[in-house]
Amino acid sequence: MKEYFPMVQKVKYEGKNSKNPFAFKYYDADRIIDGKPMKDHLKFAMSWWHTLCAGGADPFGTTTMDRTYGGLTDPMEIARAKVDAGFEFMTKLGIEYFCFHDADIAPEGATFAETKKNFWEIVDYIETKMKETGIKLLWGTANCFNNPRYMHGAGTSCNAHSFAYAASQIKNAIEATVKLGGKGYVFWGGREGYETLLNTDMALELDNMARLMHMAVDYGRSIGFDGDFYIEPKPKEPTKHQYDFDSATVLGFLRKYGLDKDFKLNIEANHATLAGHTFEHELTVARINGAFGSIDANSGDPNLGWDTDQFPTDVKTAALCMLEVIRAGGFTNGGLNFDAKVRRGSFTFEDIVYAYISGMDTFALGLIKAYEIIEDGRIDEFVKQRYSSYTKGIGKDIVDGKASLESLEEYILKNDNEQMQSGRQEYLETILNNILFS
Ligand code: XUL
Ligand code: CO
Repeated sequence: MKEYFPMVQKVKYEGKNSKNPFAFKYYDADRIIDGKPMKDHLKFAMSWWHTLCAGGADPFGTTTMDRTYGGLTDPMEIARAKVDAGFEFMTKLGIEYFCFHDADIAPEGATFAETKKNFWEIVDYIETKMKETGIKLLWGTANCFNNPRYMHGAGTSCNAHSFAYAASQIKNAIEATVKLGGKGYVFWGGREGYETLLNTDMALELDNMARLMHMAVDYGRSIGFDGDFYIEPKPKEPTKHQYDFDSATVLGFLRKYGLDKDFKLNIEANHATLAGHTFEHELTVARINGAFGSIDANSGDPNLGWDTDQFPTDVKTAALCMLEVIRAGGFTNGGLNFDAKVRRGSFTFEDIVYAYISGMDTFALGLIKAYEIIEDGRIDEFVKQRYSSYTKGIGKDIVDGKASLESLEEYILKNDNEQMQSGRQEYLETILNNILFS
């Protein structure tokens, strides 16, 4: 079989002193941390689209990366070559999961029937590769944003035909997810938003989006999908006002439409940044609402306001993210999908290998540091102490539901002697740095 990544065989853990660019410095897949191997804490997944399809095009220039897999021209041959390359890559890197959009894995045909035929042929081929390698599907999704028919949205389109087309794609993508044993199905609202209220019926659009999601849940459950549906919040890009702005907005939507039992959140790092939040903020909002599901790991650029989908290299962010994952009880159906792409100038296949090694090492170190933060205990203890006034006296009455405005006024009249404590932010930041850099 043709080798697409001949520059590397099995990428192994060699420890932090290794200078081998094709070795992990921190990711030691089988190392047990808190009773579980690192690979099960992290559940790394490869994104089909960025890894096997994206060619580095941007608004100012065409592709820089050859993704013809040795000069192939027939789209179905390219699709099969992508499967071979993808499974070779995941096997060599030790990545146990992948994620896909329908449009990533097979070419669109002249009719929907032809598209469907192409899709199922490649799904079957992927299934044989999964059986051969033991690699699993993390989640599937449908690309309902690229084709011009989705210019006004898919579930939120003003055009019922577009809605119906999206529903047909989603039906097949859910079926494929079930067939391939995926435990997640993602809705990222690519064009589910609007540009101007002058032409938009927001109420109908949101009701329709919920209708589409209910159809997906009903159909998925009817064919045996027992995993999680996810919404992946994102505030802007491509539309100016995305309906799934951030975790809090999405939770409101899910609850309004009675979808909160079936849906969780797939939190993407740079989507959080674009919403004006930190990654860990979005994860915390999901966790405390019982909606933490999965993660799209990447990073943005502090100087740019768009979705750069860079590989994550910031250990501090990774540590704070993994701290939230641990607090949420770890991944169940979800995992850590690298929704990240190499830069336009990093156009060789070798660059993809470096990028994943870097991202995986960043999160492995993040996981190690998250446990060090927990074991060190000073930060958790500080937070516990900070709220200790709610564990006794009037504070306990408040959390026990025994207080009222009258009883609290009565208390204040007798105890008008408040004593405030410092939040000690700088002290805590020093502890964090101390742990991260020791
Ligand atoms: C877009 C994005 C998507 C979703 C899946 O910003 O993150 O790739 O993850 O549709
Ligand atoms: Co994403």
